[in-house]
Amino acid sequence: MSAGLTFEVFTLFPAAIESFLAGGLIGKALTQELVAVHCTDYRDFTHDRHRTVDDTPYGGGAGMVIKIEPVVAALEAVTEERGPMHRILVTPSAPRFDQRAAERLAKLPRIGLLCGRYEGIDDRVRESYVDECLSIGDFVLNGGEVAALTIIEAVARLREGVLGNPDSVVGESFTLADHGPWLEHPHYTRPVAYRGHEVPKVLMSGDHRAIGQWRAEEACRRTWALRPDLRPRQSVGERLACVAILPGQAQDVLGDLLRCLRQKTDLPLAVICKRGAVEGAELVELRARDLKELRRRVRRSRQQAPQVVALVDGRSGPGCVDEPSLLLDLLEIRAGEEGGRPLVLLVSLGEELPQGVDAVFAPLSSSPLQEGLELAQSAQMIESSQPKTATGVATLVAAAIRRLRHPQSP
Ligand code: 6GU
Repeated sequence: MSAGLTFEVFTLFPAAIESFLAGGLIGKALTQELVAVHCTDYRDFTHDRHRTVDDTPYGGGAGMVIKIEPVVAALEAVTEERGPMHRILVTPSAPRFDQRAAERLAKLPRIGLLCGRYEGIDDRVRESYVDECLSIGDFVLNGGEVAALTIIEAVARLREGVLGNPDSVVGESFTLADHGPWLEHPHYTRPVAYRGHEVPKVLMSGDHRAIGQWRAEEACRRTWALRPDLRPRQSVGERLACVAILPGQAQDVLGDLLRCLRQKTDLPLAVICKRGAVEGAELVELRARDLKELRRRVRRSRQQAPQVVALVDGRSGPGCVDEPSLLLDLLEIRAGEEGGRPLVLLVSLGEELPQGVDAVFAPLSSSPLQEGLELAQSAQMIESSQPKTATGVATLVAAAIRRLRHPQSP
């Protein structure tokens, strides 16, 4: 019986590949013939007494380059013997291999992985004999073998039957959910308390809805906190949704702020506000206690007005939204959905800068804490200056929106 997925690894160190793969679940999958891995040594395709695979680089410089002849001869011999394959050159000078790539490759029947050593393989191999190039990260290894093993393991475990429990793949870090890759929620097992370190209580509640909700929130919180680069960051489209988080008292200046914003941007503005009338704004009375409700209201108002500025009571009072990152996530517009992601502007700094805020604007009246500002600066804020007036805030907001819409312009 032929395996569902075959890797052909081209390397100077076949033993390193084979010995690693013999263990663990991949080893088991090899035995069960769910996956096959063949290794081919470039050296077997040399014709001189010393079995020479490398030579000095044209143009000079340090190091050696793997010659094109043994590489192409190996590729052709394997293709002849076992059939064509999707050819991948593993090299640090390439697009990054990630879970999305793993999912794509897991659909193929035969994958060739070409490993280099030394300074790499004669570039004519990349130019004319492979289908794509992949790197496993922004660092340099001595050769492509560890990278090839990384790719084999990440791809093979996605194939049916390779993992003992197929549910293990669901909900993992980087598995593509609706709106992108997320880090995984935390896991705990017995004992419930270890040297005073306790397991979150909700996990013992038996309330599966609450547990699911908690896990989703933790996954989202972690992603925002630890990997801001994974935040969905498609460019802000013409239909921009903009979320500003204002403290209760700042609502006094909303009217001014909106008037100024109208003069400075072409955004049709709608306002989602916890309470209180804001002159000149389309107002949605909102109790922010229920974030799902908030999301629905934002979505609905997005359909009516192309752009939405949601002004949400940020900090104080009942029903306040004290987790802007969560709020943002819950408001998240799915990747590809028209309009891009909402822009979160924090118009007041509390003691702590919330994750997931794109722009910070200091409060109009009270002065922000110094640490807050420092945080804002270190978190690649678009803006962290302290405008004194509504016009000042509006100018900053308008500039931030412009920059997000046209990231290329200065
Ligand atoms: Cl694919 N090869 C080597 N030699 N170094 C790397 C790599 C590959 N990916 C990251 N570093």
